[in-house]
Amino acid sequence: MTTEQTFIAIKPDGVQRGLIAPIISRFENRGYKLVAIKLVTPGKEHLETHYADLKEKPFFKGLVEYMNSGPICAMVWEGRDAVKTGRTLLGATNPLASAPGTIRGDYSIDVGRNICHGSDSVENAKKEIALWFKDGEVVSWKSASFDWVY
Ligand code: RTP
Repeated sequence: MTTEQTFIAIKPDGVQRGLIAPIISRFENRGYKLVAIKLVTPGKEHLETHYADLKEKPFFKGLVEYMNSGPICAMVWEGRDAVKTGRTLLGATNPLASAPGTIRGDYSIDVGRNICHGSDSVENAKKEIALWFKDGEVVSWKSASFDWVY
């Protein structure tokens, strides 16, 4: 288990439904540290790059349209095992398979409106953070609570 950074995005449906604060709370309450956050409408090309590995999937066009339908809250969270545990906090991709207590399991029903995104590996987290954030937008800071969380 290592200290990692992961890219977490609240998708347009999560922003429109007023779920930014509850989602941030889940990561803060668990003990993770927010090191970058912004509200963005990055455009179709950027979203196609983000989901490039899914470009052959039948749902790709609809996915990009959905992600392009409103502002996205882009964040970077830091802490021990942040990538894997971040995915656990989000729940399964299909909300119907997500356990209650996870973000998707508590707030969503449809796979095409599943509220949030989280990096699926440390390598992809690095790529996604570099795609969504410019140099200087990810802040290095010491959280006093870390002495109590760890
Ligand atoms: P994400 O990248 O958004 O965190 O999702 P994921 O890794 O859990 O799942 P992935 O397979 O990468 O799919 C990306 C997003 O595509 C949408 N999707 N729609 N209609 C469908 O069958 C379908 N399957 C996936 C979801 O919004 C999913 O999060």
